[in-house]
Amino acid sequence: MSRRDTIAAIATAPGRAGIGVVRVSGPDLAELGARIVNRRLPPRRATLADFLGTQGEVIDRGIALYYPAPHSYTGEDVLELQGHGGPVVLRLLLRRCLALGARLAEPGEFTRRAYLNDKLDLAQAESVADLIDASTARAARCAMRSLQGAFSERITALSRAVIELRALVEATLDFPEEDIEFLERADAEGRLGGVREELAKVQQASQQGSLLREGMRVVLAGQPNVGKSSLLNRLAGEDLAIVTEVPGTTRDAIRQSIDVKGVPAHIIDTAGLRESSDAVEKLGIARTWAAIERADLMLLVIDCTAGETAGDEAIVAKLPRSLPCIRVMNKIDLIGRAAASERRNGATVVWLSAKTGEGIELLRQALLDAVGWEGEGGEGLFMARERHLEALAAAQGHLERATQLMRQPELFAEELRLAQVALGAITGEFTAEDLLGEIFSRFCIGK
Ligand SMILES: Nc1nc2c(ncn2[C@@H]2O[C@H](COP(=O)(O)OP(=O)(O)OP(=O)(O)O)[C@@H](O)[C@H]2O)c(=O)[nH]1
Ligand SMILES: [Mg+2]
Repeated sequence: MSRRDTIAAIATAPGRAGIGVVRVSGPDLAELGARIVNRRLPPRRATLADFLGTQGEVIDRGIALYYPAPHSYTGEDVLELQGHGGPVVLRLLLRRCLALGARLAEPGEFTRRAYLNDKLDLAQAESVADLIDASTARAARCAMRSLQGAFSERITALSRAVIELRALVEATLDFPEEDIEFLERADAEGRLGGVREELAKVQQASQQGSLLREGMRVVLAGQPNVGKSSLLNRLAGEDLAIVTEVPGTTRDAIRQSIDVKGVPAHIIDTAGLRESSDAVEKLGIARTWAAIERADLMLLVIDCTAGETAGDEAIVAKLPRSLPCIRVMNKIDLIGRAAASERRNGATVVWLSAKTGEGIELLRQALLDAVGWEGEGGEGLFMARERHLEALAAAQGHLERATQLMRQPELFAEELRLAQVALGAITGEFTAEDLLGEIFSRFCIGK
């Protein structure tokens, strides 16, 4: 491992808080620490000390923690200075570290070093960011499991099974006359089937988990005055959007992230869709269509006292074909109908009242069903990223081809090798430098 330079950053969120932490990592911090607190710091022991500036002035009084390598987050020497959580104090402290030879850390650089020093594999490193970004308790639990290595373990076990199979096949390559028979005897086909089955399970758990990570983008659309904003407020449990009896109330798209039984949903309330001559409303309507383009799911809200009209049909006709759409028949309180969720011509229709809240639970369930959420307690899921899903799909593709190439051991072995490479990319066994840059650049500074 090459010797790296020393990096420093404010590790706590900007703003005022009870405490704030400046974190430093590098090859040799005993000296740097001693300069700041004017004494040698004992390893891993909280030490109350004055933090001194360049002229010996006291910047702050706080706790210094020194973690000598390799027993630290990054695997290098790490120094944590816990001071008062004021932006000015922390910046002075950071500047002092820079003056002593550290440079400002890039986003995710501490975790990147942890990865490079084998403290974490790549999937674990990514879950650090996912844990910080988690928007529901379930998402956080899921990220934590990945951080503890649950996802990596499953991937590594799969990879190991592929390697064993590969070794088996490659052993036969030197004896072409006997190879096929040999593989048959060793039940290569059965083993491969087992690996594919396990991979399919991991894929399923990852696809579900990626929903926890990304959340679903849901757009509320429909004609003016049908109750879209009322529905947003009801789902969010607070008065976010203005509701009036005047058609055309909402003009700008209003966004809110909510928690649907543990799955994050990013809801967008939009301007009602109609022909309008009002310049502002027209712009709002254009935004509605733009939001629809990017959505995973649309709720077409309909006023059930009027029923589905030609205007609704016109909206549906303009929707992208692939966009799942739930019809929400709103205002059932006005017609005295009971809340219900039903299937009509392959589409889900939910009868509810945004005003009374009746039927909202049915809508929540319909949202989850529409994005394929299987519930399952969410505990066995992996909070996979797009790149993990792609790698899993690539591995599955290679294993499938391998199945067809059973009688050509060389090609068979090659497909197994490619499957192994795809799996290895998840944990970072085979990973290009630019991918690392891309992954860690999305972290916050100080992590
Ligand atoms: N009785 C009853 N009234 C409702 C219900 N939902 C909404 N309303 C009323 O319908 C009117 C329009 O509601 P909004 O939520 O502003 O409708 P919108 O679809 O956002 O309207 P625009 O923003 O103008 O497109 C308001 O007077 C609401 O109080 C409901 O479930 N029952
Ligand atoms: Mg509205």
